Amino acid sequence: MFKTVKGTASDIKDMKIRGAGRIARAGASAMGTFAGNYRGGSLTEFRKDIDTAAKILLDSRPTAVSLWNGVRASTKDVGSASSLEEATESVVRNSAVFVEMSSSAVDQIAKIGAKRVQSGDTIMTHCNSSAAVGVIKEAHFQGKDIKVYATESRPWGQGLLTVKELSEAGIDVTLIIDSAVRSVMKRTDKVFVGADTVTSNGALINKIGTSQLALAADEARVQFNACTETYKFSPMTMFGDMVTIEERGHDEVVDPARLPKGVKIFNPVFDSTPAKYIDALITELGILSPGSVYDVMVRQLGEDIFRMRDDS
Ligand code: RI2
Repeated sequence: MFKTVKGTASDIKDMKIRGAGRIARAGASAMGTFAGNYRGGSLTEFRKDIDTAAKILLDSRPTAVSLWNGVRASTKDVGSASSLEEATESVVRNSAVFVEMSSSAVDQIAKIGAKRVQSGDTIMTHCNSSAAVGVIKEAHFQGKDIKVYATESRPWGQGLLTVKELSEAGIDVTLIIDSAVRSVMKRTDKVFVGADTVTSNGALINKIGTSQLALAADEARVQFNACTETYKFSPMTMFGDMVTIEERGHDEVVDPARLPKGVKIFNPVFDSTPAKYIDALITELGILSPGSVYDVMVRQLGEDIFRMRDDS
């Protein structure tokens, strides 16, 4: 029964499926497939089984709230369903709606963000964010003359995906190592990065090293933009929950056999950038200040959000 869900969770954990938006869409799709294929007995059994499926997916990567929001959006009507058929159909429908909304949000961010790019700009980006890369590609497609510095983004090296995508689009892109960020920032006009999670006080949780780009941008008076769909805003952080910073395998950093016995490895793969270092959140709703995250979440989730406070 949980084969598809476990397969998707494994692909997300192993980063075969990666990127906060993609893992959210994969999670929602897996929930829709689970419900569409459900041949269980009763509504009560389905509610228990769909919760099990959700937990399997949510345990795969703890930091990106997008996965939690994608799974939650898919199952939001199960509790109020009055029959098994109504419950399963609601998951199939809601997961498809989330996937469509999430994909169109990336396109909307590209259109809005590209307006903040001027011809002649030199841009820096970090990791491989479909939202940030979308802004850069849209600016290029609009005929703006831009150059891009993409960081390698160790240890996983997502920057290699970014330079491949941008060069294939015909964009002038240069790969730099992560420790070159502050030096190269001197010749940079704007930074565009993605987001895994945005907390209720406007902090950006993104690939490790993002906060260093923000610090260097602040020092160099370079505009720092986070490109993020609003379903990456985290309601749980409103009520004090901390975002879990995922730590991944030591062998992603270096072959442990190359290290003297007793040397430890610490591999956190996300970091937090305080709101004060962020000039703009580029979202599908428009250009937001980090200070507006709370209001956007309350407006989007309504009274539901305060039920989360009572559940958390
Ligand atoms: P999009 C990625 O994490 C990066 O941190 C990236 O900035 C973020 O997800 C958002 O990506 P990982 O999956 O949703 O590479 O913009 O660990 O594609």
